[in-house]
Amino acid sequence: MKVVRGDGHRAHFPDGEISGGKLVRPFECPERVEYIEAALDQAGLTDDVEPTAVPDSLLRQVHDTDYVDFLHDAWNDWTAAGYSGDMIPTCFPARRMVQRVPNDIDGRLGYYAFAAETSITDGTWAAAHEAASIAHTAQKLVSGGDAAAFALCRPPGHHASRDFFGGYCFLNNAAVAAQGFRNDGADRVAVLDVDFHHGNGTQDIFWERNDVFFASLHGDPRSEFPHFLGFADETGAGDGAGATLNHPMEPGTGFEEWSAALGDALARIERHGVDALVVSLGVDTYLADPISSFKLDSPDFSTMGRMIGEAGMPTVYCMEGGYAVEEIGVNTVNVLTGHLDA
Ligand code: SP5
Ligand code: ZN
Repeated sequence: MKVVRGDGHRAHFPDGEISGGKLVRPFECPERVEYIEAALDQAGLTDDVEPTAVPDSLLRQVHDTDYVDFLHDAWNDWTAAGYSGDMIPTCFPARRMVQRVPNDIDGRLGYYAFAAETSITDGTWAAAHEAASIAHTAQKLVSGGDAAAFALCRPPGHHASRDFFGGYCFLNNAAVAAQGFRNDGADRVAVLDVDFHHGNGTQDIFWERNDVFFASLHGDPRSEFPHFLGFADETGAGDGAGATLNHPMEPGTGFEEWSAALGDALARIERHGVDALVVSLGVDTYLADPISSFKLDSPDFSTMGRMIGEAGMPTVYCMEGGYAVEEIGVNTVNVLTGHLDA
C-alpha cells in the first residue's frame, strides 16, 4: 500500500487550544504525524509518494468558493487588521441572526467557524492545502489501479463543511477524495467515517447526494463533540434520502458493539453498490485517547482493517483524529496491515 505524505503540515501548529477555559497545548499536534511515520517505517510501509497539488476546481466542487478564498486570505486579513495572535473565532451567527458575510475580519472569522477550539495561523492554509493534496494524490493512485492507498493528512478534514471550519479541520480531505473518484468515473462512492467524532462536514457536503454514501460510527452527540449533528435519524435528504447512515454510540462503547456497527455500515455500503471507498480514519476510538470515550484496544484496529479490507473495495484511507500520540502510530498502522492481510 502506497503512503502519500509531506512535511507541509508542520506549518500549522497553533499556540494553544481552548479547553476547559484554558489555552492548552493543541491535542492536534505535529508529533501525531511523526509517530505515524515511525510506525509505518517499522511495519515496512515505506512506499512513499509525494503529493500532487489538488486542482482548485476540485477544491471548489467540495467547498464554497467564498470559503476557500476566506481561508486563503485569512492570515493576511488578520495581520492587516493589526492582530498578531492566532485567529480564534469569538462571535457566531446563532439562531435568528442574519447569515450574511461581514466585511470585518473578526466577523468573517466567526461566520466561517463553528467551533472556537480551532485556530487559524500563519501556516494553516499551506498545511490544509497540502493535506487536501495528499488525499487527492491517494485517490489518483487508487483510480489508477492501486487496490488501496494511505493519505497521511494533517490537519484532518471531516469536520470541515462546504463553508465552515472547526474540530481541527479546514478543508475536507475525505470529501476531496470522494469527489475525485466521481470525477474520474466512479458512479458511486462511499465515505466510511470511523473517527470517534461524527463527520459533520462530510455528511453536510453530501447530504443531498445519492452518488456519495456517507456512514459514520461515533460518540453520541448528546455527550460528545460536535454535539449538533450525527443523530441516528439523520439519513439524508432530496436525492440523498437514505444515503446517510449514523451510528451514534454511548461513551464507554467497546469493540464488540463497535464492530457490530461497522459490520452493519459495511453491509449498507455494499447494498448501495459503490465503486470506491474513502475511509475517514480516526483512531481516537482508542481507550487511552485524551478527548474521547470509546474503549478500542490496539489489536482491535487490526480487526477493523481486516473487516474493511474484506469488503474488497478500492480504498483510500484518509487520516483524521487520534490524540493518544504515542499509540497513534501503532493503531493507525494496525488498520492498514489488517486491510492488507484481508
Ligand atoms: C478530527 C477530530 O478528531 N476532531 C476533534 C475535535 C474535538 N474538539 C473538541 C474537543 C472537546 C473535548 N472535550 C472532552 C470532553 C468530552 N465530553
Ligand atoms: Zn475525532
